[in-house]
Amino acid sequence: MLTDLLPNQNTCSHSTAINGENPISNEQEHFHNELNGKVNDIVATLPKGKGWRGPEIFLHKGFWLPQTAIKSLLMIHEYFHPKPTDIFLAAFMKCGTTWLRALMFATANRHRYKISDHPLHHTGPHGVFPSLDAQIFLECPVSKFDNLPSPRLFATHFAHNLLPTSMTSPSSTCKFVYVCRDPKDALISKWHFMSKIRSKELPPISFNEAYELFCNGISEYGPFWDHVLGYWKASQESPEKILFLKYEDMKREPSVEMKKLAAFMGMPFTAQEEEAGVVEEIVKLCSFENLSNFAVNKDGVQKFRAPVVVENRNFFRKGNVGDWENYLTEEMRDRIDSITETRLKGSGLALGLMHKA
Ligand code: PAP
Repeated sequence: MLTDLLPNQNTCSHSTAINGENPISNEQEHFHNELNGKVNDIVATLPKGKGWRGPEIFLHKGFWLPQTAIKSLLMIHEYFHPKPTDIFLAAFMKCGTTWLRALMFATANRHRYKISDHPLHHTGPHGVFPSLDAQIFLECPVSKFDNLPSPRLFATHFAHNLLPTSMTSPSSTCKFVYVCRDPKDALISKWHFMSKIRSKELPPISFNEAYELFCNGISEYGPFWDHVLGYWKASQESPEKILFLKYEDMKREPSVEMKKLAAFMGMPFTAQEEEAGVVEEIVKLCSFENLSNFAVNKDGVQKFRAPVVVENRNFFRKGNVGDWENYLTEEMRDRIDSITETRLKGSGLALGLMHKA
């Protein structure tokens, strides 16, 4: 097994001064001081909103971001060099990144690893598939991610129009897989997740408050609808560059969506593979029930931008479609659905309006 190629082993999991575990070098200190100065200057000019994890988020070029995410974005713009074969997994928070990470990694590496002894068992979806937003920040000064196997796979929560054109321009050959979800389920999932990782120094955010903030678009990486529309429009303009998936379709027909995904990634399943049940094997390996029971996903942690350390178990809650029914009144549901309908009108995209069918 080529574990030497896994991100955890080469670029992505060592401790750094950022997370407070290693002494910081002068070079690193200088690098971060300079960047922090730039970020402070940017943030000083931006409108502020209430953060779900930390105290504040800032409206930067139309999207609400914590200060540390603005720093990551700056680093991506200045230091990240996409390769033509890179594939990015993009999503608003809590729309299915963990699941897609596992599916995409297992698909891309299906000739390398046996299902019975797969790196996902030991390393988990986050260990095998780095978050560009977090890793660019953790690697000091900045990793070139040169040791990652091709195609390099990176996840991002940043909106399409915030990313550098070297990644998003239709003339660049790197690809995006975007996964979206009924905003009502994204809201419920995000409120649970953010409540768990919310700074203990801050009072909790009640569900009603989170609901109001979400409807008003004030939510890390959001507004939700602008995030989705940015990738949707880009996928309509360049379908060969952006594959637009829905969590609900993945749940309903995982094998159908998987075949689309593999073909888009340039690694279609062969007739022999389909006959041998490879698609179903990957779907099973990456199922909620399977992944959430791996020890690494029960006991492991992810280090994001300091001071954020997230227990892997928090990436697995219920994994269902329609859990919003347990939280939203009819009135609340109708308000979100009506925002969705209004915002997506004329785009050709429909999301989360199933109860009206
Ligand atoms: P992130 O934004 O922090 O990366 P992300 O993985 O996108 O989170 O979303 C988490 C949601 O996906 C959770 O949904 P829930 O709160 O409604 O339950 C999580 O349970 C769900 N999830 C994680 N893994 C899987 C999987 N293998 N299959 C289906 N859903 C999954």
